[in-house]
Formats: sequence, C-alpha cells, structure tokens
Amino acid sequence: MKHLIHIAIIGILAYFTGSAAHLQAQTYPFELPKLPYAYSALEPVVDAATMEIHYSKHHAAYVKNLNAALKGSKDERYTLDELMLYAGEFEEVIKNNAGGHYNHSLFWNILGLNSPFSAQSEVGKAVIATFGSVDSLNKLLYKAGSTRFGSGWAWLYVTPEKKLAVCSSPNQDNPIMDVSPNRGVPVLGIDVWEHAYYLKYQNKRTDYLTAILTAVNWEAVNKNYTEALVSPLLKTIEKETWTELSNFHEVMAGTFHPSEEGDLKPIRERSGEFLEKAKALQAGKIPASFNTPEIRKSIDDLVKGAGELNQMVAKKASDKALAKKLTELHDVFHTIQGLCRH
Ligand code: MN3
Repeated sequence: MKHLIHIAIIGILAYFTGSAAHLQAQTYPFELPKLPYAYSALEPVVDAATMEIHYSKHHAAYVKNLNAALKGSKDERYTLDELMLYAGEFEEVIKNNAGGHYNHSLFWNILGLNSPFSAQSEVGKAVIATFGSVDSLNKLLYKAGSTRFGSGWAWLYVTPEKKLAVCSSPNQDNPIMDVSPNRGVPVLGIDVWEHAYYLKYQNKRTDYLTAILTAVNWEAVNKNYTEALVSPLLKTIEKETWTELSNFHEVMAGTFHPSEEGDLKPIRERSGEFLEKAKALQAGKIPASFNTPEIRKSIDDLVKGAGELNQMVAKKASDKALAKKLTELHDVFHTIQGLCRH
C-alpha cells in the first residue's frame, strides 16, 4: 500500500459544501444517499420500476457489499476518494463496490428533465470550446456508451490539465481509479449496465442512450465541473500521473527505507539509477499545479545531491555518511511529493 500515504485530500475537502465532494470524503460505514427525486420523476425516459430497482436494489447492494468487505479490516479508515484513487491496491470486491457506490451517487445527481444545456454556464462554455457543441459531445457519449462491450459507463470528465474529455470504463471503474487508462474527475456519467435499461428498452442500449442524453441535469453537471476544476482530487491525480515523479519515487523508496533499517546495499547498487531518475525528473514536464519556484528548486537540489551521492558511492563512503546524505535527499524529495504516512 505504498501509495496510500497521501493525506493532502481530506482537510481541504471540508472547503466544499457540494454533494459530490461530501460523498467523496465519506468513510466506513457508507450510506445509501437519498434519491433526489421520486422514482417516476424521469418518466418516460426512465420508468419508475427501473428507477426503483436500480436505486433500492442495485445501488443499495453496492453500499451493503462495500461495508461488508471493509468491516473489521484496516481499510475501514479510507475515504471513498482514496478507495477509488488506489483501487488497484485493494481487493477486487472493494474496488467494484466502492465504484458502484460512487458512480450511482453521481448518476442520480446528474439526471433531471428540467435543466437543459446552457451555453452560458461554465461547463457550457467549456463543452463548446472543446467539442464544438453539445450535440457533438452527445455523439461522443453515445459512441462511448454503445461501443463499451458488456457492462460499464460512459463519462464526461475533467483531465489533470483541466480539459474536458470523454471515455468509457468497464464494470464499475471510473476515471478517478488508478486502474483506469483515462484519469480525471467525472462530471457526468451514464450507466450502460443492462440493469439501467432492460425493463423498458430490452436489448436496445442505443435507444436508451439516445433517451437518457435528453435527461441530463446540466445545472448539476455545471456544479460538478466547477468543483472538479479546483478539486484536491484532481491535483492528486495530476501528481499520480506524473510519470517521472513516480519513477523517482520508486528508486527513493527502494533505497531510503532499507537505509533507515541500516541496509545501505540498495543505494550502493542503485546510486547511478537514482541520479538518472532525478535527471529525468528535471528534464521532464512538470504538471501545471506543481510548476512552482519552490518545486523547481527542490528538483534541482535533488539532481545536485544525487550526483554527490553517486560520487560518494564510487569513493566507497561509509554507511553512516551515505545514510545521512540519503536522508537529506529524502527530505528534499518530500517538498515535492508531499507528506507521507507509513
Ligand atoms: Mn447501475
């Protein structure tokens, strides 16, 4: 669970009052959120029977199964955000049910018949700038949903570069998850599991998609969008997808932690790689939110120190001297990586 060390998210979430952020900060035991309308509210697009079963049986089961999987385990302490961000490190049952809970909570919220697309809204302006029109966006969502083999979701999401993008995911995965090839914060999600449409549309997923895209609550999507742009979650994903940082982190963790236990063999063997990965970090593109004078200076300090460390290894410096240098560099690294909890 080496990535389950980041604590930055939780406190800042208190800043938000919106339902999406509130949901993400939840911890065990998770609760089924109240449906924001009557079962019949989306008729004729979604029939009341489908809505009732989908919400009171399927979504309720994700919440129940998630709680059952977490109960009494060390993973009880994680927020819903963390369960998704590091989904690949948890048991499959936790990933699937945490995703099911999050995805359905978002889905109920972004549906509605009385809140059409507005070109003047923040998300409206971004949709037009990115896709040309809402019709073009809907075509992409339709394609994402109709071509997803088996069960899954179609997503409109905000990328770490703060751009809008469309993708689909299998099962209950979503773009927050480390297992997803497309990373970001979802602002609109369409459930394409058969349980979402079979009673009314039978096997005709495309008819369902055409209809459901007319029942999007764009005011809710706009709220999700404006929250996503400033979300600490987006910044975490930006850091998690900073490849050069992850690569350096791997060498740092593999050499520093043994040195804390008095084992200097890993750094003696890997000091060249340590320097090379630090140089790659310096040469690579720094994600926008991290491109500050303080972080750029830390990266320069890291490269300089890694060069000195590599020289010390070549000159067969003592364990004590190497451990001291490595500890200094570990401190420098944490001005970039953020605080850790082990
Ligand atoms: Mn569903």
